[in-house]
Amino acid sequence: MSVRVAIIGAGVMGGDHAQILANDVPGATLGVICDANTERARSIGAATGCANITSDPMATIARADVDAILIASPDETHEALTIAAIQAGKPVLCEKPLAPTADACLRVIAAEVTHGAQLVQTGFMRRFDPGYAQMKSTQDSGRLGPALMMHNFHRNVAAPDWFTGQMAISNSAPHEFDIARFILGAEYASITAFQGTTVGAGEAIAPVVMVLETADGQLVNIEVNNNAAYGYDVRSELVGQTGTVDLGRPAEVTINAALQSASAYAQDWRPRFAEAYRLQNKAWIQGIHTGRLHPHAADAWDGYCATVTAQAGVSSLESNSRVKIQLAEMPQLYADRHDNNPWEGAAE
Ligand code: ISE
Repeated sequence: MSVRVAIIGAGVMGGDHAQILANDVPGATLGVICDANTERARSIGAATGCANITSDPMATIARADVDAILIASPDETHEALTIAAIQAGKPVLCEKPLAPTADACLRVIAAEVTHGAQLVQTGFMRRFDPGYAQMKSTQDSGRLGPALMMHNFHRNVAAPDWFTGQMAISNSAPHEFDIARFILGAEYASITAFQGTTVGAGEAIAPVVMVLETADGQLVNIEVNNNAAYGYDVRSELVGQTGTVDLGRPAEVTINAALQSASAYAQDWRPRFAEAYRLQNKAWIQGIHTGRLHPHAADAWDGYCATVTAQAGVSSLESNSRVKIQLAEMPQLYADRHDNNPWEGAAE
């Protein structure tokens, strides 16, 4: 039986998710595309063979011919739509962030706890990137000894002129907050954020650097440069007591010509993480078929942790001080999945 998915939000990410679901995910059917802009939804529908186009998200969630909801609408709509899907008993894949504030994430969690079973996956696709997955398995193998540090770089070509240093922390860095926490298997204790005063090539915002400490005493540093100009570039190195592991670049070629050796950078995150999105969406559908979230998937609790970290990071930047990261008590619903090392033994 195929899972009939409705996509809410037909922007850039909704369009990519529609292509993936229509072409690359066995066991799923793209049933409905919903967007306030029906023209935009219709053009994605035409490209993916989906004829049901609507602009009413709540009616979409309630439809009897829809089994699962993929939310790719603006961030501030995530909370209400995710809660509506939970109340309808339908699995949700919600693009990051789960919600823009920690309190809003906790309301989503409260709805899931009331429902009594996990329905929510948060779209932290990097967990499915083959490079990061290998970093994780190398770390888990014990080959590098206990992890000491993780260095991270996140560079975009150019940020829109409304982007701010705060957004580098709340919009870009949550990917690093989540993946470092996932790979280290540790919770954060504090964050300190700095912003340079020399602006990048786009002249919009200066780079931001964050240093996080985990409860186990590890250090995680993150550079976010949203105006790096040369390409979309994500780098990471995990440092253990007896070795390190570097995130490689995805499969690519090097062209040697005219006395030069060159390889290309992606323009943005979508080509760089295309495989991660594909594997994430497959895992989501697989989880619906098996009745359990995929072991690698970020759940609502992980979405909450990333938002708490982002909020603390923004407050560190604003107060020019180190800010403690404090999580609410984890509801029992999530405890099993988080205590039992959920990624162990997981299929790729
Ligand atoms: C954007 O919102 C994303 O989610 C991308 O994955 C990230 O690379 C970019 O920096 C963010 O602004």
